[in-house]
Amino acid sequence: MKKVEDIAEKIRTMEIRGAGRIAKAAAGAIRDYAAELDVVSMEEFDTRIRDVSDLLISTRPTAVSLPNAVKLASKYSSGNVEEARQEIIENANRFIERADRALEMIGKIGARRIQDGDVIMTHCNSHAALSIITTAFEDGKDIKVLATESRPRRQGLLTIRHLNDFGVPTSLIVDSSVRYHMKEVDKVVVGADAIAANGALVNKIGTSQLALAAHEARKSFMVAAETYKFSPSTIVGTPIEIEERAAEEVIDPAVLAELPHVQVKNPAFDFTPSEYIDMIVTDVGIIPPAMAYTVIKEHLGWELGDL
Ligand code: RUB
Repeated sequence: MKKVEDIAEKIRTMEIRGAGRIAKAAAGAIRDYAAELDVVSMEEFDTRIRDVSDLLISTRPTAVSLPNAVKLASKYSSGNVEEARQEIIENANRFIERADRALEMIGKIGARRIQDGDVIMTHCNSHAALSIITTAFEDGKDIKVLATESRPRRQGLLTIRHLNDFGVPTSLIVDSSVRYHMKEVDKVVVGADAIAANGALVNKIGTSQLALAAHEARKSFMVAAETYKFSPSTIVGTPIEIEERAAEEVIDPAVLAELPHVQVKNPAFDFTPSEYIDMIVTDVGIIPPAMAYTVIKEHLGWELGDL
């Protein structure tokens, strides 16, 4: 249990972050827990796996990759402890391999839509979006990137480091300058924490203002999203919760304490409506947002949404 609690804490404190990484870490945690679980009765096995699944799912509310990964990894049909344990180990490994392959496929497919000379704007730190950008660069395309800082956690610094390591010419920009810079941009490429059944995107706060500015300037807005980032729960009516994070990410608590009439609002994600999205690059191909329901039905199964 200690190892799972450590992973849960790392996800909660964002030492492990980004929807894809969170999903893989959770699947790996369930696998390792099941592998070492020392119980004799099936009832106890069921309870312990359910408790651990609930613990992991509770760590961050928005990235749907987390409950999807946990539910796919922790599935078993056998009524025998040893067989059920083996099923979980295999399901978790399959999920992790699927996630790695998906990143590679998204890179290959998305890179075909990047042209020589393109200037690409990206937001936050998305491994799926970066897979497209670095694949296009490695294919020999002459591209430049504008990467937002992504306040308050400044995940943009991870992005510029990653791009720098590949040698991609990159400019760091502040979040409030996205509309100012949009005239230089050819394409916006961002990742996803969740995609709803209606094709709306949930991603790092500020994503919707990139989409709005791109729409106004008639620039293409691409989302890079593995199929496991689509949300089955939205089909059965559950809204995607936007995580509200602590005030101290934005302001020194000592300063805030001196301001009794001030509160901080710090939502970590926002919604981008489907009409601002030109395409979603997934591991099973490029789709329009209107096809989100089909992806959920064919690649996840909407029963994952817990009626
Ligand atoms: C990260 C974020 C990323 C998506 C996609 O938010 O919004 O754009 O998770 O990332 P946080 P990836 O830092 O709060 O987790 O493509 O790597 O899954």
